[in-house]
Parts: sequence; C-alpha cells; structure tokens
Amino acid sequence: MSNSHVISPNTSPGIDLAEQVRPALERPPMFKVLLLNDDFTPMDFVVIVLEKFFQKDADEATRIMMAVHQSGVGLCGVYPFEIAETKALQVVEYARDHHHPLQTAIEKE
Ligand code: TYC
Repeated sequence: MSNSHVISPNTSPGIDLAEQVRPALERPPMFKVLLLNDDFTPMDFVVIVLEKFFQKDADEATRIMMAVHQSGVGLCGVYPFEIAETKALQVVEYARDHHHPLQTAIEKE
C-alpha cells in the first residue's frame, strides 16, 4: 500500500521549529483602496458607494466623501490584494453603470 497519503511534518533538521513555521503565519501584504475626486460624480452617489462596498455608516461615508472632495483622494479600506483589487474594480463598474466617472486606486501599505 502507498504511503503517499500520509502527511509528514515539513521540518528541516538543525533549524529551530518555530523559525520554520513562522513564514506560514505571516500576514499577507495589505493594500489601501483609494477613492479619487472628480468634478462630476454626485456626492450622494459617493456616499452610497462607501456604504455599499466598504460597510461605512452614513456619517463615516459622508466624512470620507468630503475628505476626497476637498483633498482629491481618500482612504476607503485596507485589504489583502485580491479583495482590494476586486472592490476597486467593482466600484468603477458600479459607477460606470450609473454613468459616473468615479475612479479608484490601490496602493500597497
Ligand atoms: N467632487 C464631486 C462633486 O463636487 C464629489 C465627489 C466626491 C466625487 C468624492 C468623487 O470620490 C469623489 N460632485
């Protein structure tokens, strides 16, 4: 009978066990999802986006929207790469579906 189904510990002799397992426990790199200002997207729509895609309450969504409006860019949330990328794309697609030019960016933390 084959032993190929037996899971053996992935250890190396002579290297401290805690050191060997540490890489598997490291946190993934995190990415900021940023919202960019433009002159056309309605403020109310941006607030809805922040509530819908980033789970912000109305007060926090309004605060972020105004920060973007006044400074040009604002932080929506921080996620592992694939989640950040997906949210950034979903927002742009949702905005385009509603004929708004809203844009996003992602940036490594
Ligand atoms: N500047 C827009 C306006 O005056 C509002 C806006 C805010 C647009 C945030 C985009 O990410 C944005 N209607």
